[in-house]
Amino acid sequence: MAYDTPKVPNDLSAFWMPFTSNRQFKKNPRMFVSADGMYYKTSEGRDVLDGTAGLWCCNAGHNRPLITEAIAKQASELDYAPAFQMGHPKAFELASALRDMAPEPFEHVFFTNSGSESVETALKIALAYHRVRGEGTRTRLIGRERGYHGVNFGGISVGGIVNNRKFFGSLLTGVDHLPHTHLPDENAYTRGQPEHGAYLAEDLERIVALHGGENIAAVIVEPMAGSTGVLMPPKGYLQKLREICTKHGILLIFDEVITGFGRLGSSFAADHFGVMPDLITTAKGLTNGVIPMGAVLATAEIHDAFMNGPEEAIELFHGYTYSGNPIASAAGLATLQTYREDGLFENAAALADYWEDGLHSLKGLPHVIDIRNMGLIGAIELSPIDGAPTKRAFDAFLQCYEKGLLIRTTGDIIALSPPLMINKAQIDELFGILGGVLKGLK
Ligand code: PXG
Ligand code: PLP
Repeated sequence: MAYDTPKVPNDLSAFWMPFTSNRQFKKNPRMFVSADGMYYKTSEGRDVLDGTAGLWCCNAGHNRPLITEAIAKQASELDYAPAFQMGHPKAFELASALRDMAPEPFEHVFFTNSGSESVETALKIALAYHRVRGEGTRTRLIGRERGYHGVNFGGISVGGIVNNRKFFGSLLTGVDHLPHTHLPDENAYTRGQPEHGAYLAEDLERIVALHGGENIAAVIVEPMAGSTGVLMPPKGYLQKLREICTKHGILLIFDEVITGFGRLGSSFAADHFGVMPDLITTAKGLTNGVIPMGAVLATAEIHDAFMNGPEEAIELFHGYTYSGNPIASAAGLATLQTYREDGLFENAAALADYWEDGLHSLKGLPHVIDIRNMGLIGAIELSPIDGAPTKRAFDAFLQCYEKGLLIRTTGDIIALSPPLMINKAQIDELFGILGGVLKGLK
């Protein structure tokens, strides 16, 4: 039976919304009903400039014809195929396309359905890799304070955002954390990578000395920490982490769920920083956020370690019902084609300086205590209201929304990450609205 979905539902109670103040939202809901290019449209018919690419995922902008047409065509051709012991052409095509755009050592792709699942998959591959090579003592996992690696148990265990962990019991055992890299006293208002803090990577030597390097499987970090409020890696920091991992036989995992697919102006942060991890987790921009999909990129060395034993044996006991789903694969292929044809990573790189200047022009406005940026990412840190942390930034979010701009806040930090199709006029519009709101912020 066909029916029209009402533009504004009249009952909001059933949907328990994720990472949302449900009661506050349902009193005064904010609804998007359509989107095109750089703009959303609200249920009241207002245009809202997308300053966040959805949730860091719509890197190509909205309603892109190649992607929407590919999805429709695939749905009518092959809607679903079993993911285990069966294949369909588009998943193989997408894996090859990802291999071709990834840095050289990454030759194999394991499909998931989200960033959280990519993280679980990468952690499990790292543990199993050591075990199949006879180094089964390597069971410990090292994350970082303030790290975000999704919301599943492995991810919150290695993650370092307190509220995402503290309600959920004892989590994975055998996990330790590096210190975060936020040094506001030394690095405030840095453009790009900060000067100070490479030494923080040396804390890994302390962790190795404590646990024994031969007991550590992997270190996982975001090359640029997004969700915690945009923390840049200090100059030399990632290189040092890589060095220490290599020295002790520890795998290095870059969680590129946000930094992948052009956000920094390169395909991946690994290219941007010139540091190669052993595994890369991705999601979000892989399908432009249109259909859920994630992928873990693995080097030949890691993949090949599993390809021993009898040929009829399953090499890795892991996978999802929707790994490499046909419609998601079609969306992924069309997304990569859109990035290529529209030169979107190049646009992000070309506009990075203009973006940086616009962002840093907000220095000096009330309550602003730090501004940082890289590629098409920006963050503005506000001083919290005494006794009401997060309120000031959330007020800015609500006011921006009323004035036609979508921003994202975490704590008292405003994070910006527009679609990579943005132009100079839209950058001006974005900082114009945001600057106006900040000027009047209580
Ligand atoms: N790793 C990283 C580095 C992420 O940023 C995930 C894993 C989890 O992905 P999924 O697809 O399971 O959500 C993420 C997701 C924000 C925000 O506002 C960030 C994320 C998700 C939602 C909001 O900063 N990052
Ligand atoms: N729970 C049950 C009972 C299942 O049968 C399955 C998959 O078959 C799952 C969870 C996992 O679902 P997915 O493969 O979509 O992650």
